[in-house]
Amino acid sequence: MGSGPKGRILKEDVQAFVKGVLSGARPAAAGGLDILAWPKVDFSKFGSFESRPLSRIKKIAGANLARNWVMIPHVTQFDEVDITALEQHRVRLNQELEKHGVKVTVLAFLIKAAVEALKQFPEVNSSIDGENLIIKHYFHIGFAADTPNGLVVPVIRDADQKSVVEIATEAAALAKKAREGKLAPGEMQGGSFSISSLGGIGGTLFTPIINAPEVAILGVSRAETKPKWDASAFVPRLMLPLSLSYDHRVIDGAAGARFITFLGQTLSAMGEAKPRAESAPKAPAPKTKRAGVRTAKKKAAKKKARR
Ligand code: CAO
Repeated sequence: MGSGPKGRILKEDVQAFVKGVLSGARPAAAGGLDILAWPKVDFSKFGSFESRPLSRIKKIAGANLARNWVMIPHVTQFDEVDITALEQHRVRLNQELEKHGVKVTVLAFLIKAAVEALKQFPEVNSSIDGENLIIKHYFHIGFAADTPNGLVVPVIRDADQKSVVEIATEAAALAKKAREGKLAPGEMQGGSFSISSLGGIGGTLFTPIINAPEVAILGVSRAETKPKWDASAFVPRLMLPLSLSYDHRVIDGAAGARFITFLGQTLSAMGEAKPRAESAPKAPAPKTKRAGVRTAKKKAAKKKARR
């Protein structure tokens, strides 16, 4: 519709349209998003204010988030996971680890559970490339880190080959580097799935934005003790709220629900597993009875050989 009489398109309309396309405010292709120009407001009319420049990180992250929000058809699936046993296991583990200066938060267990779920549902560990789906055989998990300058997403590489303690140690080191603004570009690249944990801060559920070219992201909120019905009585259980945003071009609703259910069950079951010796940082192996027997046998064999 033009601005001339009876909606006729005038020369000025064409000029304004071309200017809009060139400035990026209007898409050139037919069928694109016909988005209104950003509102221009004289804020001084309404009160006093100050103008602060956006940080470099905010500008880069903002442009990426805006593209991902408009180009990816997001669906967010919510769930709540019983982590009562996992929390007891985590507290015990942290007591053992205190002397090593390592602290495990629920994030490390979530990364491990996500890897198991990604192995089970490979399409969630993928990217769209034109008409093909690239299914990755590696498990590099990014986690959103809040820094004074804005959001960054460091990546834990080959998380499938690392223990919970190794992941916790690496995540803490990367988060520290992120807050100090010392992350190298390579430490934020190559992720195949992301986790955004706001659990340490608060809030219930939220809808995280997918980190393209990944196809899904897991949001984690604050765990809360809730009364749960166990078929005969209400019992207090620690419940962790999860939100999975997925790209509906790649992941169907049923697959999204199956993925988050599997992930939750895996996470819950981690509290039931006995702490594995391999998950602790490398320390001298404790002397066990079996080890003692083996050493005694070896000594006897050496003595025999010398004779
Ligand atoms: N429920 C309850 N408590 C939780 C929790 C949860 N889901 N997750 C963490 N906590 C607790 C931790 O156990 C810890 O408690 P204690 O100090 O009592 O031991 C406390 O909260 C602080 O944890 P943390 O946030 O320092 O550690 P983390 O491993 O959970 O998270 C990191 C690390 C880097 C992810 C986090 O510091 C951070 O930056 N989060 C923000 C991410 C973000 O901005 N996301 C939004 C992206 S989209 O805009």
